[in-house]
Amino acid sequence: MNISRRTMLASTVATVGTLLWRPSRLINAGLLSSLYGKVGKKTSPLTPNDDFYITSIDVSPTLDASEWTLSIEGLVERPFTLTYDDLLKRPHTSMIATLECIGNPLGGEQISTAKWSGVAIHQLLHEAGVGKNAVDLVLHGADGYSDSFPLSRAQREEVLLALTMNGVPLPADHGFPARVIVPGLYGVKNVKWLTKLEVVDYDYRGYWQQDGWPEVANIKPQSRIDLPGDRETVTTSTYTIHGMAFGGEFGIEKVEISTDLGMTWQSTALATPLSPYAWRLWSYEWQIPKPGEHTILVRATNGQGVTQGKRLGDWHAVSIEATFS
Ligand SMILES: Nc1nc2c(c(=O)[nH]1)N[C@H]1C(S)=C(S)[C@@H](COP(=O)(O)O)O[C@H]1N2
Ligand SMILES: [Mo]
Repeated sequence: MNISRRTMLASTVATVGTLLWRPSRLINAGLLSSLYGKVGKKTSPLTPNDDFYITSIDVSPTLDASEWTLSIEGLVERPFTLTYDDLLKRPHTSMIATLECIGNPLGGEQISTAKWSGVAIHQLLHEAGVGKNAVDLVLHGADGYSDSFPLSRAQREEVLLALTMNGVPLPADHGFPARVIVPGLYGVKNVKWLTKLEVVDYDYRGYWQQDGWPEVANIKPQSRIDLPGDRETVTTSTYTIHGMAFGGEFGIEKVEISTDLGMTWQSTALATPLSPYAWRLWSYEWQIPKPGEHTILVRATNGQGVTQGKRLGDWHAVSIEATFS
């Protein structure tokens, strides 16, 4: 590498550093403090309910299970209504799945994983008898929120009307008494405090789509560095980097890190995910070449071979100061 290239790289490091430390895609100021100079912490494979992220348009409604009902209506031959007891008596299935907010910033915390159990939605649709011209299944929440996904998606085996989360009834903030869990689609489609499942013959616009968010909410491959935390000091010349990657229904096939701003990438060691719909933890034994400041980037590739991003700014970055001698 000649002198001019070195100088250029040095100024790139400075500029990129500034940009990366001031993420531009933040949705509120509270997130800034959580990403800037974040303290490192390993992701646990399952998120305890108390630590699970919450995104709601309003305060959580408190619903009384003994009065609550869920109706299946719209373009169906046999509309019906279920009570909480009816749902408890039905066969249940369970599944571990990661939920992520569509507005989760790079390296953000609006992503968590739980074991969900409840009733398969395709069974309810089968009993109701879906009409020929059905397009979307619309999910209505008691807080006035609604969203939809294509009926073909709703008929997939894994789409769940969840009643429990990590073995206990859904906490109020997470949708008690019942919510939808649809692996592979962003959290926005996983409607909480369900009151009505409605089959319609048109492309329904949900709460956030009316506000400009995309109608299709398929999860894109993404990844996060958990350890070291941003701006941490590392005092040893070897260091195990830890992180998380998520690829929705396609899973994660590869996670790579770069310590030279994306010129070269190294494959990390991948842990076995808890389910095909859960995030994947990874680690990397880093030999730090010299003391001083270093930036680590991470990128993930999903099971379909789609790699996250093309340039700086598409990848979560963490900068550290290495002080060993
Ligand atoms: N009824 C209702 N369902 C909802 C929402 C809401 O505000 N109301 N928010 C959605 C969004 S944007 C996300 S990311 C997930 C978050 O689920 P959680 O709060 O259990 O993490 O719920 C979705 N379901
Ligand atoms: Mo969200």
